Amino acid sequence: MNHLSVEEKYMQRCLQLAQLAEGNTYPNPMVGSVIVCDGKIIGEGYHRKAGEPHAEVNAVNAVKDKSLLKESTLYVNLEPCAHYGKTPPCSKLIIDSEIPNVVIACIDSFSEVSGKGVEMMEKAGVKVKTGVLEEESLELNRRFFTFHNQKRPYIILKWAETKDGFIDIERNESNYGQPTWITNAWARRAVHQQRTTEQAILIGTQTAIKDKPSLTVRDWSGHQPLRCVIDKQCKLDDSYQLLDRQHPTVVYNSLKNEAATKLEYVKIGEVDFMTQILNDLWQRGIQSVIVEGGSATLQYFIKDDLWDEAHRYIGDVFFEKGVAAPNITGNIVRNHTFGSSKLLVYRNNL
Ligand code: AOF
Ligand code: ZN
Repeated sequence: MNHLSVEEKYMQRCLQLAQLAEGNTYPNPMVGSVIVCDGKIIGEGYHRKAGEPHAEVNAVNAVKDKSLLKESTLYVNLEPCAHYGKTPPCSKLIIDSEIPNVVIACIDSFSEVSGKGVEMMEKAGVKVKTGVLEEESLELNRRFFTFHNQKRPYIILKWAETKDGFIDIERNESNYGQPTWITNAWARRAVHQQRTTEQAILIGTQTAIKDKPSLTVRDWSGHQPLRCVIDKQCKLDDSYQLLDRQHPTVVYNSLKNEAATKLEYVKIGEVDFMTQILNDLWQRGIQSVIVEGGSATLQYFIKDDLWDEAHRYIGDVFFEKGVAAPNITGNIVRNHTFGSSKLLVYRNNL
């Protein structure tokens, strides 16, 4: 982004401001706004937290001389809202403040707003331009947009593989639950950090049985994602740490459908069960899910092309035989090194 236009520069500032609230705005998107008069920023603000004022409100409030608003342009990376939600509509604030020009990066895909903000402002005579740094803005709030546009959470596949391409040793009951480390502690900490940024974490039955994971956030402080496990045949019982009721957990099951404290069995059928799970997560308002294996579960998502991002960790060990790592094709967008371990981040359809 070397040759930015003036409009793009202000929009880039909106994106910078928006990101100050990274991780704090759920279920709302990250939004920043700047108000420009005569080539100078006279006010800026961002949405800090759901329930608190929207970016535009904070930007308008930051302007000392309100009479300048009549000659200003407001920049914002999301269409100003048109609905009475937890806060009154930003489009109305813009109209009432007599701000004559508005520049937007992208239209809000939340059905209560979508297009209505622009319509409301244009009807009132505000000049509105959309599409400035649209791609960057869609990228920033990709979880929010995927959730509202596709009616499913943003899906991140994650696994760790050896240098020779195995995600696990062949297991038998004698070594169930025994960890076989592939990546180093540094990379594992990155996994825990990633967990705090997503709303749910899903694994399949075999992984639950063979790895006995707790799916909690350790080594990092932050939010605990909803733990989800596919257990169609009711193979898991209370002895599994995953079902310890310490954190909310959903078990996708074809036999049971009941809820207990922090533990819920959600009935799914055999046919198209992935779609049923994703739909259940969507109905819970879950905007992103990490699928942490195992091989069969990851393959289901890959086969149906139901993924947005894949995090492929590669450790510095060889297994020579075992469970083969999944194969994906996508664009590598990031590449991290954690000492002897590596992380490649892939994006689908990008
Ligand atoms: C804006 N500016 O800074 C944000 C917006 O419950 P509410 O009232 O906070 O509304 C939440 C919805 O408003 C959210 O789903 C999204 O569509 C929009 N977020 N809109 O004009 C902002 N954060
Ligand atoms: Zn708003």
